[in-house]
Amino acid sequence: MKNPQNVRAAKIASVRSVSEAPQHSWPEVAFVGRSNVGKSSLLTMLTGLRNLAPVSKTPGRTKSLGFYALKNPELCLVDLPGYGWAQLGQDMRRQIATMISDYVTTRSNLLGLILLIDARRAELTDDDWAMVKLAMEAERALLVVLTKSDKLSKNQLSQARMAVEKALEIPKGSIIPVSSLNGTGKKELWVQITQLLKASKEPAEATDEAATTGEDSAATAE
Ligand SMILES: Nc1nc2c(ncn2[C@@H]2O[C@H](COP(=O)(O)OP(=O)(O)OP(=O)(O)O)[C@@H](O)[C@H]2O)c(=O)[nH]1
Ligand SMILES: [Mg+2]
Repeated sequence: MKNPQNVRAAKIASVRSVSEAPQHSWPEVAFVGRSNVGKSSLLTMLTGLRNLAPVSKTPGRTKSLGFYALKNPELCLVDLPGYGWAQLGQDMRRQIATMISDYVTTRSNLLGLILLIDARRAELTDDDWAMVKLAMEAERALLVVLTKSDKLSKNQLSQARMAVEKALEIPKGSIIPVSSLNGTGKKELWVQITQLLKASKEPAEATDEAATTGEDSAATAE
């Protein structure tokens, strides 16, 4: 792994299988969801950097596991390939499904997953439900966000939020609307990621830790 002490946010690896993933003890938070839902964009938006994780208008842009180290908080964000894009071809889709499932089930320092749902669809596809099941079976924490919230009115967004919360049977207000275009949800998502980080530490350590919104996490890239 590239020396994390000198890194505020930088890509440290891009691999096609979990066995090639960087060996380190930093906690990881990974982005999962359909192809084109906005995973790479959201990861980049959270770091405050431009063009960190490659983004494309065409689905199927990310085909490997991308590891991005942040210094404050000490954390690795992981950009996973998307699922559900039929035109990728059967072999590649199978390879991607294996990559995701191996990563979610075996990665020991994986702290939690961020599941992205397009706010305009406001429903989970079969692949999304399979992802939720996989996360539950692997006992992974799951945060859910509604992406591309800039495309909806306030009213539409609130309906979308309620619909997904109802489908997932999770408390009202637990889903965070985000927009990588205008930064909506950045602070709220960082609060939840920080809570995950705290919960993973020893209680004594957790109380000493100052809360962070992640604003300082990535002012510059190496
Ligand atoms: N309007 C709007 N467009 C967005 C937002 N987030 C992503 N996009 C656009 O959606 C497209 C896909 O974004 P990506 O971040 O590449 O999506 P992805 O989930 O990483 O896609 P794969 O790597 O193919 O799985 C790009 O054209 C982005 O510019 C958002 O918040 N608002
Ligand atoms: Mg991507």
